[in-house]
Amino acid sequence: MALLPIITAPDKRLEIVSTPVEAVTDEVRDQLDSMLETMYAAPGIGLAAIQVGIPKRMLVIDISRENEEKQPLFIVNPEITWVSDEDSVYEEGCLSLPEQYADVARPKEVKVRYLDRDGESRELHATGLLATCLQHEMDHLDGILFVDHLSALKRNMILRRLLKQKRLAVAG
Ligand code: K1U
Ligand code: ZN
Repeated sequence: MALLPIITAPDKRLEIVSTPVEAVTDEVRDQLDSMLETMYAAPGIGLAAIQVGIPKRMLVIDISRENEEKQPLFIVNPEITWVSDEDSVYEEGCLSLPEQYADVARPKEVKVRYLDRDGESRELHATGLLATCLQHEMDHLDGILFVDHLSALKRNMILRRLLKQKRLAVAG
């Protein structure tokens, strides 16, 4: 397993629509394990494959707290099968948009069908932070960032800050 560099915005790779995983092979399991390790090290509560440059429809999540037992989820080829009518608002962050946060409204509950780390089909009814995080990570699979849910004014303000951060980092 290896720690993988996380791509930060602005970067065209974050706009890629990822392709389905054909089979959950040992190579895919290795990639998922490295993604989980990278997510824990960041630290974060979710990570989509494209954030580490792998354009495949897979993601990892663990919303357990520091003092709790780890509860990693390995999610391959997820499909939303149901969303609640009610929305909830959460102040989201993103490892690809460092130090940027904004309120995003999304369906409060979702049901998602996916393949697990063994390639078995599963369905999950997610509520609360898990529902928010799942939708945020699934957006990454379609090249969508949380700022794409904001007004153009707020989105451009955040993207300008990120561009400035990158320019300063390059300048040293
Ligand atoms: O980059 C990502 O997609 C991961 C992102 C997930 C997320 C956070 C909040 C709402 C929706 C989705 C993060 O993990 S940002 C970091 C973060 O939230 C966190 C970090 C340490 C402890 C607790 C949370
Ligand atoms: Zn993100």
